[in-house]
Amino acid sequence: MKLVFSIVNRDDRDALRQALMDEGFQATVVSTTGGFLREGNATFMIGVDDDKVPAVMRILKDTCHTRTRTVYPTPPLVEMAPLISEPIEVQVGGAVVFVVPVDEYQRF
Ligand code: 2BA
Repeated sequence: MKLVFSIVNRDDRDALRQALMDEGFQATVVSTTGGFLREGNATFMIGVDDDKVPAVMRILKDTCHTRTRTVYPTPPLVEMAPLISEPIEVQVGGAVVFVVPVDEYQRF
């Protein structure tokens, strides 16, 4: 068994939740915040048998979209502000995925 952690854009959260349910996958959804952009995102925890991991990956790829965000870098010191001239663009997502082995799964 594996636990698939997937961090997705909050705008894809409801569609992903529905797509997983439609194909019979259970998920726990946690509201999280990206460390870089400090914006809200959503983290899905999906427990699945090993042979179902590709199906989960396919749903993630089909449902979660890449977005471009413009970031205005904050200088570490106020006096450095004139040195920071241009905003930068970063690509976010579609999904950041970690697949973790599960030693044991019990439901009581
Ligand atoms: P954030 O940390 O808010 O990062 C948003 C996007 O900003 C990232 O998109 C990446 O393109 C960019 N970025 C992150 N750190 C950067 C840096 N030091 N310099 C320049 N650009 C940077 P994604 O890679 O698609 O990540 C989306 C979200 O997934 C992240 O939001 C974070 O919440 C999570 N994530 C990504 N990699 C992770 C990791 N190795 N461990 C834990 N969470 C991760």
